[in-house]
Amino acid sequence: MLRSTWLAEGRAQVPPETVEAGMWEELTAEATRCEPHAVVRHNQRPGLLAMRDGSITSPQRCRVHPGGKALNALARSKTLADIAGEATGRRNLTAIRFGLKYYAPGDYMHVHRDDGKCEITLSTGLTPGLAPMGWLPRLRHLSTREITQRLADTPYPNGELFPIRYREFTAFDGGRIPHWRTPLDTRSREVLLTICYADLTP
Ligand SMILES: O=C(O)CCC(=O)C(=O)O
Ligand SMILES: [Fe+2]
Repeated sequence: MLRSTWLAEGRAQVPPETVEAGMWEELTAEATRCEPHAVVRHNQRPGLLAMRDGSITSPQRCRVHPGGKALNALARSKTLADIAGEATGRRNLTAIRFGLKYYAPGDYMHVHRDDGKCEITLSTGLTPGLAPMGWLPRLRHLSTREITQRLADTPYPNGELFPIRYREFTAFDGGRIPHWRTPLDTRSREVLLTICYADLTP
């Protein structure tokens, strides 16, 4: 099931029982403790920039923190890596990038692609009010060059939406499918947790 929706749609829902209730509590408490130490990420360079790692970066504003013990334990857990492996059909996935993103009202993220090594990206809300993310799943197989040319002038393209759920991971092909977040229009801050897995086997 995970595998077929991954192939067909470029995303998959991680079964909610994969992460225990106690872990969500720990992650939420950790996110609150880390928040005062989060750093502002405000890239204002306009347009799309194709990076050496295969990612496409673009303007965004939020605050970020790499997390602590709980997030590290989760990112290294075999259960989550196995699910990522089942969806992608790769056996040995390693979490190469993970962290917390704090979105305040007005924070945003223009269309981009994650690190090219990322086989799969997992995202969840640690707060219940995250708006859906925009994406263009039909552009999954275009090259970096084609994407930068096509989307250079559209920070928020006319695409589709998919939910980032509260305390439930959604897996998506963030290294290939262009995605974005329009400016947060709630009054409260929201917290996102994201983990990217790469296949580092020879
Ligand atoms: O804000 C989100 O929902 C996803 C974050 C994201 O795409 C990223 O950090 O690369
Ligand atoms: Fe992303």
